[in-house]
Amino acid sequence: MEFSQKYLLDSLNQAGRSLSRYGDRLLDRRICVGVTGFSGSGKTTFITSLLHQLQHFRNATLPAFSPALKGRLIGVRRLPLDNEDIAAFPYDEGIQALSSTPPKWPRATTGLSSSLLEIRYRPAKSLLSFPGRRYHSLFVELRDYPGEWLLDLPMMHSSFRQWSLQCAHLYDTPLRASCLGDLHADLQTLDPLAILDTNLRLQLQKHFNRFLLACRKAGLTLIQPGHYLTRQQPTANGFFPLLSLASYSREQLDRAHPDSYFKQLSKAYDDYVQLKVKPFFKLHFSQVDRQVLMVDLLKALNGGPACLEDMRLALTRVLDCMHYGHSNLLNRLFQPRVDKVIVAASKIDQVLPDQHENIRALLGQIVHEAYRSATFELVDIYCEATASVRATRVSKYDNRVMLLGALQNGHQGYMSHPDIPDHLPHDNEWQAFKDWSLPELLPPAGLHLQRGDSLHHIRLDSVIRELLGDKF
Ligand SMILES: Nc1nc2c(ncn2[C@@H]2O[C@H](COP(=O)(O)OP(=O)(O)OP(=O)(O)O)[C@@H](O)[C@H]2O)c(=O)[nH]1
Ligand SMILES: [Mg+2]
Repeated sequence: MEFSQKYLLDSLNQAGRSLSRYGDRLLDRRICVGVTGFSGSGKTTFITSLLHQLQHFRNATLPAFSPALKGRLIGVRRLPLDNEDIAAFPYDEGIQALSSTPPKWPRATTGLSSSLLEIRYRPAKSLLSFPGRRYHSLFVELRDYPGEWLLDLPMMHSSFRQWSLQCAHLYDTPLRASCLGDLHADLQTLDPLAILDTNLRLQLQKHFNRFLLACRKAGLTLIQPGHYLTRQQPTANGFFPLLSLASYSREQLDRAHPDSYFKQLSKAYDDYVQLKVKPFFKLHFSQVDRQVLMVDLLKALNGGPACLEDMRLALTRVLDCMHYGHSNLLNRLFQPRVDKVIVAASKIDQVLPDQHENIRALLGQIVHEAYRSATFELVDIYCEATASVRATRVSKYDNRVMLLGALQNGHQGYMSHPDIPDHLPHDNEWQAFKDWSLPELLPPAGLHLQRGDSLHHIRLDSVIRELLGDKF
């Protein structure tokens, strides 16, 4: 086929797919769910489990999701993606990992991906139902991405100078200062107006990337730039903050030599925002109607007051730059907006069931504060405490109620934990968390998910209800 003919056909196909996508959106039959959260918060496991629960709804435990409970679901199937810019979500790979011996968790995410589901259901009797139509379809797209990238979003709204000033403030906290080591003084004494030395820049860049990894190891959340965590080698034209900028006026910096540290690093920062952050925001967030925000609250609590505080700050910064507002028919088509956010504390199978409600209350308090400082229009928010895959069960040891789960060495282990407060812990309450170890568990063994075995979860059905319930 002639190149121009093939190009025309491809373009027509693409346009057709876009039109049908927009048509479905206009008819309220299509919804795009962005699954958001910091690195390792449980996004990929959540999507894998949710896709499995819905496709195998007959075996799944979904009492809070009324279309499943009332027998209105007819069938659920995955469809090929109709968006060529985004890779397919590795669902089969995740299911294979969870069903393997020994079982494994889905792999950490390295790029954007998406999955499309068609849910066929019997319409509730209403005047709007088309006569003669036996079923309706709801198309649900779920989007995933590497969590590290989320914290790059606030960088879109800051210049290099503003970002460096924020970093100078942030790096003064003891935990970050200990991760920085000598680099703290090096970045404080580096003259921003001096002509850039390429070797020194590369050396500082290497130290800076090591610092970012050390922050992650220390359990901190607010780590920028996030793409640097997923990249192996520091590049010669990367950037790092200059920590002495508060001593220079804006005019002094504007007049700096084009080859100065300030001007060269500013350029690298602007390039990063243009080439990495904005395209990610556009691809992942621009078409999202609803958002699930996964929060690993237990990990932050386990890390201590500095880690919890850092997570709260990160959450506020990210929520600040999301575009929320009510989605009406017209702006859904032309400028889709998030009209509902479900904030889910993840992995709560790591604590006893009588603590779950407290986790939910604590999450509510954190989210409430983050939203108070974030600028947002009316948006529905719902908090839930969840586990996408329940990896523990309640058992008795020495007459004590404990949790039993498979540790990384494959052996079953009993676990206990301090009481989880339903509020941000006070200074004296932190004492109880000092000796708490939170081991990484293996997923439950012996599952044949390809055959439709049920995958135990905690309150994923409530999340599904909040996410999709009003569309049926
Ligand atoms: N116990 C338990 N652990 C979980 C659960 N979900 C996730 N995990 C653990 O958390 C780790 C990270 O989960 P992912 O789903 O990969 O997290 P993510 O947010 O997609 O991470 P990135 O892709 O790196 O941003 C897993 O490897 C598991 O160790 C859960 O429901 N229960
Ligand atoms: Mg992931």
